[in-house]
Amino acid sequence: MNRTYEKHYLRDTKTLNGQWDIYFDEDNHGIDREFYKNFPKASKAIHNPSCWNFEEGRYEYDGVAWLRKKFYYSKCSPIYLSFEAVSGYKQVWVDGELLGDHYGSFTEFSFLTNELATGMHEVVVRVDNRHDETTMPRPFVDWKIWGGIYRSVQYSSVKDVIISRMFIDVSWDGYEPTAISIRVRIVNSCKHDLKVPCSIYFEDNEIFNGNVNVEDSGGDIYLGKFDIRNVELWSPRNPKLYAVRIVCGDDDIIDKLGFRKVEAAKGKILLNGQAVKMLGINRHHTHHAHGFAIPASLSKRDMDIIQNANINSIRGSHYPNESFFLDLCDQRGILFWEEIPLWQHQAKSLGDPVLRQRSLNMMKEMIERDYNHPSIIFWSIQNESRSDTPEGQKLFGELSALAKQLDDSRLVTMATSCQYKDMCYGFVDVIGVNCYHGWYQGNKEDWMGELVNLKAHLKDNGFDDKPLIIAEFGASAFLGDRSFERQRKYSEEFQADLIEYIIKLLRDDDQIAGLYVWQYCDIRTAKLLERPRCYNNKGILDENRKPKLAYHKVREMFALFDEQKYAIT
Ligand code: ADA
Repeated sequence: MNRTYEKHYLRDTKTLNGQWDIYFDEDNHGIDREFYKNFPKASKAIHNPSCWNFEEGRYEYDGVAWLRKKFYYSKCSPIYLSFEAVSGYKQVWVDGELLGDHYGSFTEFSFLTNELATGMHEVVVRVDNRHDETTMPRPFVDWKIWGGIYRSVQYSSVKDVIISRMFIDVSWDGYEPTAISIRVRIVNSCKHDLKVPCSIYFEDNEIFNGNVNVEDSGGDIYLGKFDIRNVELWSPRNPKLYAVRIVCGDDDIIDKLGFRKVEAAKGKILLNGQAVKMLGINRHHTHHAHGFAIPASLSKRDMDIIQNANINSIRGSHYPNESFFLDLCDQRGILFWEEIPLWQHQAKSLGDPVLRQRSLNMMKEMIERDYNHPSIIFWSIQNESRSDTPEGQKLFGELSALAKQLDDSRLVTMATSCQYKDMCYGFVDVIGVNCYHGWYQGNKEDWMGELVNLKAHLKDNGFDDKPLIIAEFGASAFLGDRSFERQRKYSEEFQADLIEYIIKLLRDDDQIAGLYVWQYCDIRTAKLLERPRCYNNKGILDENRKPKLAYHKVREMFALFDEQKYAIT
């Protein structure tokens, strides 16, 4: 996997990145014709990780495709095959045997095979990237839905067990960490119960050594609670990380941990007991020439550009980001908002059992994958879906309960656009509102009235103790379109003026816990929306990461934030 640090010292892993074969199954007859056994001869080469939309003539292809890679296995054992992210609904075969399936485009999935002999093998993946109102995302969204195997694929040889996850919980005495409790998820390749030696290292010091009993079906094992003293707290100013390494049998796994406590109180967000204001940006993890397959160097560059603008928080709109980017957030002290792609889903689909199950699974996969990232402080349950309907209320209640049940150390939030009719404020710890006065409707001056009304509405309904965040605001501009007529939409001046006005208002308002500019850079979007250039042009940089006037304005405005004044009262 693509990470900022080595995830395993012992695991014997090879990537399956590189050249694959691809066949676009426009008539969807591959299952009937058993493509998983007889891969079509008319296939073409593709270099993964990548998005197939960049193949000649496939820019708008949202259908079924088959992908294959042959590989030589030099050992003789089962393998653990992992895909970091593949679009839509996938089925996976090795040597013609179905291993299983997975739904969801942004989280990792893995399979354990039977014993593979030394020699050539082939993995075949059927990717179904069709969308309807029960998929996440739905077909009509404001970003380009790319298709393909766009994050890393790898396999590891398995002797007995694989540690697929570790979950670390911190115990606190006030704001002092006192202990860590560790749970691991084990995949057992033997068909019987096992006793395996296990050790745990905290920053290279062994803190546990013993045997653990693993059931034939594997599963979660609680390893114990271990005292931790005199550690530094993680924060944007001091993003101190500690390595935890677990060895079980022949396998090991490493995670980087940061000690920090996140709370919501008196309308503010507290980090280690101090009120912190989110000076944020919305960022899509996408690039006009790479789709979702963003090279690591570009993610790192984005992070440099973001931090240079005095931004302390990123909203990963609107889907789980890749682990590498989250590692960067951990290292750099960026506070991250992570969410599942429930984007403008309507009441009927929110009430649909298929969408319900998909969203619950995705929430679970996102939380379990990212459990130990200190940078993540919010789990978001939705964006601009119908949270003003009974269907929305039921599903968002369930999603929030699931998030809290899986992880009670973070805050649950959402971004609503029906702020005066929303029926879900009771489920979230932090209220996020998207609002576009001055762009889609009215003038920038309307923001003042909006804030008064919003606060009054929350107070009247008993939610004024919850932190309020403006999760989106912004305007479009074309890079290079400079103008003396500052009021002309799409000019750089118009965008910069609007953003400056709104930031000033929100930045200096103590009752606003955070603000997220929409958005980091221009992104390609769905043709259905008929936006100019087929891009969402509200980036404060263009798609090539060239700054518009608004970028410099954000940098200047955020630099003037007075942290001292923003204390809890
Ligand atoms: C919405 C949505 C964003 C984007 C934005 C816009 O609020 O959440 O994804 O589409 O509007 O640019 O209009």
